[in-house]
Amino acid sequence: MTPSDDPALVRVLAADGTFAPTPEAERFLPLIDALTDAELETFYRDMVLVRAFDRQATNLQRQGQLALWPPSYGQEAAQVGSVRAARPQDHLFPSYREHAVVTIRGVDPIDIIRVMRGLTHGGWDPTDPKNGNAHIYTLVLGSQTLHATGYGMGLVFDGRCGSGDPERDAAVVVYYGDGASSQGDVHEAMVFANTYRTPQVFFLQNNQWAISVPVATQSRAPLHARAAGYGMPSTLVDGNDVLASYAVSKLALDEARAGGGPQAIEAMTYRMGAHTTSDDPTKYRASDEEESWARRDPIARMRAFLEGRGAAASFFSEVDAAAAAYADDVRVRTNELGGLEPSSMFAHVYSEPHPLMAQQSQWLADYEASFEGGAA
Ligand SMILES: Cc1ncc(C[n+]2csc(CCOP(=O)(O)OP(=O)(O)O)c2C)c(N)n1
Ligand SMILES: [Mg+2]
Repeated sequence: MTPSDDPALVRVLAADGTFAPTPEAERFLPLIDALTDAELETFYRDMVLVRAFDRQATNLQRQGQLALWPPSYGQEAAQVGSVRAARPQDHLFPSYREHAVVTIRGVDPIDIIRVMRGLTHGGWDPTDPKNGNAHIYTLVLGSQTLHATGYGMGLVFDGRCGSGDPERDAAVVVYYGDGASSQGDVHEAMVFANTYRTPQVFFLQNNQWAISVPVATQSRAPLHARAAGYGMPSTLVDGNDVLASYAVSKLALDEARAGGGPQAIEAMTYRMGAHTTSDDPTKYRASDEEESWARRDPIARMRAFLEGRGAAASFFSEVDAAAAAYADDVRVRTNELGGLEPSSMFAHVYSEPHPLMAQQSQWLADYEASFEGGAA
């Protein structure tokens, strides 16, 4: 069975942008009917902007400005729909390619660039209000699911869910991948989340690949089916349909905030780019697979939907211009970033002074001094 013929699938927009809800989507339609034209246009704009940023960052890596870049190309709808469903007081725990998620919450894209340039081990301060409770990127697969569950347990202990106050009750969303779903941390996080009934959404972006390992190798069963074993409901959604992603996330988050406990969402999507700029996907996947997913492009789908509703051509050209300006601004600011003093590499290895670090730091200083005044 392919994702598109699974009867459990929630999808609202067909790949050509026509409004064609699946039977499982019916119960979500009131949430979609409630969206204004401005909100629908915002979803589209969000996706176009993050794609422009992502392409710019990929190019910057190729130009030697970044050490690495993990592209979000193709996963825009899954990310935009879910993050637009969150309320300001919710907390979001990304993995490492959730560029739409964190920037929509307010993180400056240059702060992601700084991580991938090797200038910082953190990137941004999740407690700074301007970052919208977007937590930092986590490259250790699955560890963020434990962080999120821990945060969710804190919300339970503090009475910050199920109190009936919609402004105070909060939820957490954690993003992870199909490969990470095999990591022990994810299972521990799900056990604790269900035991403590954390207000939490486990948002799995199944982009079909874990570097070169296809999802079929990760699991004999559909990944969303695992949720039942922990005692939580789950929803399978077309992750290339921003409306469906929004609606399933909104309902799950509203229920979690209201005290309904954790839920799982599996968003079927596709990593249209490389795993990272260190990867060459032509070595392990076929071009016909890539082409079949290109026909389900999330941005083209939403554009066709908006055009069908009569959106003006000027709207699309304005969004394109805004995206180009957004990406240009990132490029200009990246080129101004500079680097780090090499000696700073010793500063954050241990919290206390350490004799080995002192010795290595001295070695580097002596080595650099040996070039001063001309080589012997
Ligand atoms: C604990 C751990 N094991 C292995 C790795 C190496 N690694 C980095 S990304 C990756 C694949 C992740 O695939 P998936 O969870 O599907 O996320 P995607 O990259 O597809 O978004 C692996 C194995 C790691 N970063 N952390
Ligand atoms: Mg994956």
